[in-house]
Amino acid sequence: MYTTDLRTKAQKAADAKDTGAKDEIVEASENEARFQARIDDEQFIEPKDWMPEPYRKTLVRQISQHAHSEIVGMLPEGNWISRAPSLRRKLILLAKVQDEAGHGLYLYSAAETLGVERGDLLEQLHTGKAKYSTIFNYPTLTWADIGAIGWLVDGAAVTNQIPLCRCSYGPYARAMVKVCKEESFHQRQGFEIMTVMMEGNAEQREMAQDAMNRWWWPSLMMFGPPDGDSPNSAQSMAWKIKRFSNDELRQRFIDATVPQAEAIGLTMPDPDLGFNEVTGHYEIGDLNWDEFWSVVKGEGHCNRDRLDARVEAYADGAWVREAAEAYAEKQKAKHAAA
Ligand code: BYC
Repeated sequence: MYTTDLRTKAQKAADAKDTGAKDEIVEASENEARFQARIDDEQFIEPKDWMPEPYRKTLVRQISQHAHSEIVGMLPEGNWISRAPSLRRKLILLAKVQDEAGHGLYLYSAAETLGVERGDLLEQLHTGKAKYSTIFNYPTLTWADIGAIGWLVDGAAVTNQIPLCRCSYGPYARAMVKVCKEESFHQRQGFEIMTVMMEGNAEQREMAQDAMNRWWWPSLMMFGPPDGDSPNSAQSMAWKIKRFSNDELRQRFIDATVPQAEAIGLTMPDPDLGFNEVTGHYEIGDLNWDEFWSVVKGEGHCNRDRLDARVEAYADGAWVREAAEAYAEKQKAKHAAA
């Protein structure tokens, strides 16, 4: 056969490989451009859609941390179920803690749509590799803490999570709709506990104020580090996983909560707090970010206890997982036989 191509066989193979690699790069950048265009157009990204690997990893990181926070978050309140001051309070608290378990389950399911195994995520939690919200490493010392958690912690959570209902990843956004409805109910029940305590005797008012003093600052830290120290925010906002920055959401929470505290007679535990007439926002004193990072690192009051409790609960639940697997196998065999 006549040819003008004078390259050797090896050269031809190397050139073809080169062209193949270039084609792959072009295809990846086209995929990426199409993906970003869909995000910019406010479309949801669904599990089977093409997505860049860093987007998938960011979602697995955030959704799994969120799931861990929900189930670790059951512990400080669960501690008070048997000590709630009345049957009505016990029922409400029991239902609230069960809601948090449900949130954890939706979130682990949402993470699994990204191709990770729930068992692996739990392993990361149990071995201390995974993060969960710093707030749950503080102790619940009195019944008023249950009011403060509902009002402040669930209040901060719902402020952060309402924009997540519009997050670009469909399964996470849809899970957040139900979670937010329940969290806003939790916030109101917490505020009602605080209101009742502030209408009580001097000792009850003191307990409520003490809980406010201890939970206010850690609740503000739930929103994450200041924008300048938040390495993930810029990219997460470009992907519309986050819609607002950490500081924007923190400010929104402060502006909503200070008037609520004042309405029931609580004193804000911040001598530098003031209302800026020009901006229309409250300004607060300095947050202790050293404390925040030390709790993130596992050095908070309750980090060790929380992890031990989760590991123990997981081990205690082994028989339930085994029974569920045995049942699933039986069902599979039954269907195969049919
Ligand atoms: N605690 O770049 P940044 C609930 C980490 S539970 C620990 O700003 P990002 C409830 C952060 O992970 C609701 N770590 O990160 C349950 C990152 O480290 P890595 C919990 C924190 O992701 C029971 C590093 O600091 N809510 O409602 O852009 C009872 C730098 O931060 C924290 C959620 O999980 C923290 N507070 O923004 C009652 C909401 N803050 O991962 C109530 C979903 C930051 O790079 N999550 N870090 O190693 C989010 O919205 C975002 O992940 C955050 C942080 C705003 C929290």
